[in-house]
Amino acid sequence: MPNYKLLYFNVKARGESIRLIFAEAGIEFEDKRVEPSEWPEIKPTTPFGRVPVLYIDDKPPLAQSGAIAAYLGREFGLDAGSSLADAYAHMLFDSFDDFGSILPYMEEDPVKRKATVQELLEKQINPALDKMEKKFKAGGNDFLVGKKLTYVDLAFWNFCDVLSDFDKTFLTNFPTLDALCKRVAARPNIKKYVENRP
Ligand SMILES: N[C@@H](CCC(=O)N[C@@H](CS)C(=O)NCC(=O)O)C(=O)O
Repeated sequence: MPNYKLLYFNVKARGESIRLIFAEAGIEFEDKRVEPSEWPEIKPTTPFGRVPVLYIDDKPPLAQSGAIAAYLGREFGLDAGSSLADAYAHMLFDSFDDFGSILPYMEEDPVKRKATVQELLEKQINPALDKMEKKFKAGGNDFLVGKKLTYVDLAFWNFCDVLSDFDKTFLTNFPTLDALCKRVAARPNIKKYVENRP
């Protein structure tokens, strides 16, 4: 097994999906959580000036959360099993990333924050979740891309976890997706990781 080092900030967001993949697979990695004060010095050492970045032994660093997640998913048997199914997994991963990246993390005014989240939910996130809910329910699978857990189920759980910090009730209209989130959260390695995470 290679030595893995993950560079990310001490927040949930993007890098957390990668940490969840390691946790589910039970694979050790160095979890380097960059402090804001360290970032100006570290940033120019990364391939594109952004994190997450995964260092795998002495190979060139691997940036972009989707590329890292797809790679680790494949390495740890958390892929979807075919090129097309993996492409759907990657599609969903990037879409959760798109939605995750528009949340108002920096808005400190609670009224404005709530209003922004409501608008994002109504105009962008809920319509997408509604389609996913219907498709997922009709497909009758246990997980987003088939019958087995893949890295994108972990990314979905992370997305829901982050979004629930803004709105606790957004999943109530999507019972099948809500059940999926609960199934992921109940997995022993995920439960243990979440209970102990910084
Ligand atoms: N598309 C990239 C986006 C990476 C990204 O924007 N990372 C943010 C943190 S979530 C970052 O590094 N921000 C610090 C900066 O841009 O200086 C990915 O999915 O990894």
